[in-house]
Amino acid sequence: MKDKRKVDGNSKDEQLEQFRTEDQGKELTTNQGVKVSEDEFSLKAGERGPTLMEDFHFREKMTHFDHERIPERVVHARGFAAHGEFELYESMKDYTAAKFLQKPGTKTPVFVRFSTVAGSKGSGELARDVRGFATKFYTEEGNFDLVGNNIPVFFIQDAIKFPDLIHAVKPEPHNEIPQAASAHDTFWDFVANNQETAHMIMWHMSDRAIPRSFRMMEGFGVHTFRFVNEKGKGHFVKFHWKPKLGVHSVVWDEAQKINGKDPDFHRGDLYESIEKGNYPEWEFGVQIIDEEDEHKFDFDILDATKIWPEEDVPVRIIGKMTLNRNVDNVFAETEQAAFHPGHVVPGIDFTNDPLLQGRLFSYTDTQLLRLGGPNFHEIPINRPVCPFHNNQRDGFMRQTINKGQVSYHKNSLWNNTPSTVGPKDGGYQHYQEKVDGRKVQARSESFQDHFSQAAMFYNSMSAPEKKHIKEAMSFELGKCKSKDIRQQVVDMFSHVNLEMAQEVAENIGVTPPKSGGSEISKASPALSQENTTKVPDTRTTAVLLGEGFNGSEVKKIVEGLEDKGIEPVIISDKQGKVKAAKGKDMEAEERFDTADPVLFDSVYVVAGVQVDKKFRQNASYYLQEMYQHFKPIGATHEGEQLIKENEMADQEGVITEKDPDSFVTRFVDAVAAHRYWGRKVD
Ligand code: HDD
Repeated sequence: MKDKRKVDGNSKDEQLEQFRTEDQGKELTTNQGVKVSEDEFSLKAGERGPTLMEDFHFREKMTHFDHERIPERVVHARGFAAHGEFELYESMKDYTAAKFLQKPGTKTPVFVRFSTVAGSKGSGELARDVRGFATKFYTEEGNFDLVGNNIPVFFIQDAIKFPDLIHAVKPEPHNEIPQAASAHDTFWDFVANNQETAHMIMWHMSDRAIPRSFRMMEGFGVHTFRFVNEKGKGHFVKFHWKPKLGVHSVVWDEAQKINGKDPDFHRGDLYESIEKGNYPEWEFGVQIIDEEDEHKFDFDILDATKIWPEEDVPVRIIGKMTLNRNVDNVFAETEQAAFHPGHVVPGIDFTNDPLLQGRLFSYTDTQLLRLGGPNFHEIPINRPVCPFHNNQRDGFMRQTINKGQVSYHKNSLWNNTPSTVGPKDGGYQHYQEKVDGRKVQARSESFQDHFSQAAMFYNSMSAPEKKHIKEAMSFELGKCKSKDIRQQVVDMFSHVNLEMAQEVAENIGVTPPKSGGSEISKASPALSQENTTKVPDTRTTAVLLGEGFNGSEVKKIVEGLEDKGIEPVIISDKQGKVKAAKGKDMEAEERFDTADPVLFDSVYVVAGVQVDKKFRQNASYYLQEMYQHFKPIGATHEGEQLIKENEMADQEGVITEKDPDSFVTRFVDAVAAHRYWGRKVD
């Protein structure tokens, strides 16, 4: 058998290959391998008689079907995953003994699952919510799971409060409303009564909670972990994923509409990108703090409601992750994947962050229920790529056939094997941190400042981002029936920013707080999406094309956009051929009603000399929606007339051009810019 420790090609892929099966072209059998002759009619006593129990194929087929569902994840139920690889740029040898972080160029297979938190498995993907960003590294020393989010802080500081937080955000128990939404009384009641949520709420109300794509989100390990090097020296570390495409979001009105038009928008986007070979990439960064500096900050570095501002502790980019393969089967791989922040490898250890400590219990516990027993590590997606041997035995669905007499330690029959291994030979050794304290149920004084970083976050936002936060809060609180809760929340957030709290209060019909405000003037420019990478790659354009268009020029433009990485989709009133006035006809992939403006990043309207009133109405709807959502708009030929009719000609991000080449140049820049916030909208 091949040594699975070798990471050539992709060792996880090779391992999974043993479990894949092809059914196409095969004969139908029962699970016992018996060929089946009839799969349409159950066995009956006479053509019109009762079904007979002895029809074993019927019984097996039905029983399997009846048992096809497993409990959904209690949080992060709605998710989507892909395979890929991680490549190291820079050795972390000085900081960690982790083998996959030693030699530049080392490649490690990964499996990444993105998710929303609150909604059920079938909920819309554009909920205003945190996104899970869980990565399983299949290293040669075992699995390392980085079970993070797209927001670098968390709602609570101690894991004991997690069930309360989740009970509050999930649909309310008496009527199971609302689905996949935090805009309801119990969530905001929890917020007002648990003020450690303040910082996370600022992120949750920001554009980060409505990402444009999984491919355009940052990821964070959130907790402070520990790197431990070969000599046993420790450093505090935080982990970051930085998307090559930048961090981008949609607007709230758009998000809500996408949920209706295409509730699979995010998974579709990831799936299609990978299928097309546009492999999403993230760079991997670490922030490192020396142990000696643990107490040098004006916050506690073990508090998961705090970030380490990048300007103070730079993010060192040490590698890159590429997602390059979709799963073969969503249930077998994505649904059965079991992530766990306690899955670490030698050289990576925990800290005393009380949120992290509690997570270490919860994740195994939940898999026992969800995946039905203690053998979930044997499910192909969860197996490490290195061998594993121990004395754990039996249990539901055990697959490994452990040979021999011995299943205990210590023993003499097998010379004490499987044997323990010292740290020099790769045995995991827990970091020998000195701990001294009384057993208390309390929280450190150093965890008590809940508002400074919340204020810093708000200070770091651009004007449009601040506006979105106020709108989001007004929306969410506006959905709370209890006026008392609305009041409590604005009073609480007056400690973050008085003007913000007052404006929200005005919107939601409660008394604007008179005092409050924050003395914090610090800002962290890295937090604003205004400062992110802006490129046109993989952005979509709805091309509105009607009969009688200029075939040669439009073809040139469409190809010009494709050359720059943009993905144009031709839309017309009918699918199929659209006749050109001169040059070649083109094919419409979508009709106005099968597509929708909210599903595209930009619009390019061409129209044509023969378009009718209905076409103009549809095109105007597309233009208006795009305009209201601040998206780039382009027009050439007869399309320019539609821009005039819609009174958009002088607005920013609206490109009209006679010359095809300069149209392409200007429109590509506009698409890269993502949104035009300066537009006047109603
Ligand atoms: Fe959690 C799932 C991320 C706190 C308990 N969590 C889960 C997933 C992600 C996170 C991404 C989905 C994994 C997947 O795709 O299968 N969770 C976080 C982050 C946290 C966090 C970044 C704070 C920093 N979680 C947290 C706490 C607890 C849990 C404090 C409980 C004490 N989380 C769970 C869970 C889940 C889970 C109940 C549900 C399904 C699962 O574990 O496998 O155990």
